[in-house]
Amino acid sequence: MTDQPTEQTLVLIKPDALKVSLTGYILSQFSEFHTGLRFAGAKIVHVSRMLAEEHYAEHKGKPFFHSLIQYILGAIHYADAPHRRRVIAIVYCGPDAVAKVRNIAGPTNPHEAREKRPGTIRALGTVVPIRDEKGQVIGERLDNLVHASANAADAEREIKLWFKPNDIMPYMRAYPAVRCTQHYYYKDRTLYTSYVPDSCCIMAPGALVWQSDLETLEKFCRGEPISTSVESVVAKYLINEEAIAA
Ligand code: 3AN
Repeated sequence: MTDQPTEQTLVLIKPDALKVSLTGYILSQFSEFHTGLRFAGAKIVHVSRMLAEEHYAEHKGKPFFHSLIQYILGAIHYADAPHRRRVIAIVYCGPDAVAKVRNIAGPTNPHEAREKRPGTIRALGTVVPIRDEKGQVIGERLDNLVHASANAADAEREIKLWFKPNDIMPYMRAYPAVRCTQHYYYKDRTLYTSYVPDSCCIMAPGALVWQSDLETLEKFCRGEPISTSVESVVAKYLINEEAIAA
């Protein structure tokens, strides 16, 4: 008997939600009882800057980007407690997973959520002014408790960014995975195909990897153009690695 994967979506329970102990409430809102969706994968992640910047790559250059990165790193809500900085990353699976989760999460802006969709998770969030060095307000940060993939394409990109194939049970893997045939190592923003001291082995022969990730690295090593960054492949292999977490 197999549970064939249908649609999948990524949820992040962000540092503000953890700080005020909303985890149980959020998990309950997304539970199979309410949504018909099932867990395909889950992990506790000490978010690296690399992972944060890849996750929010589309917002790079916007006035709120720096503050958004600080927020997802946990640096805002756990300023004096780096060891508590974490998010919970969850893959949910089932019919209309993206829309169901977005519906329960509510509008991006907590003010809008409170006005238009009270009862949604983000209606419990806050909006915080962002100031420059002179104290002038230059924008706002939306501390909206949860991330939820916006559409199926974003879900695929985000799930592959946060999860390795083996983080998801075989019957619930939605995207093609293949065996790697060579070594890849990473150190100081450089990729190597043989070991260099203090590098981290991200892929080894026989390891199961996302097919699209392997294609990206193979192209990159051949000097061909790639449509994404090497870091979008590497970041998940450095999750909870001490050197990066520091
Ligand atoms: P959503 O999280 O609802 O998919 P996105 O993907 O547009 O929304 O934005 C990702 C995150 O970036 C949001 N959760 C929010 O924290 C932040 N963000 C987006 N737009 C703004 C904005 N105009 N001002 C401040 N922060 C924003």
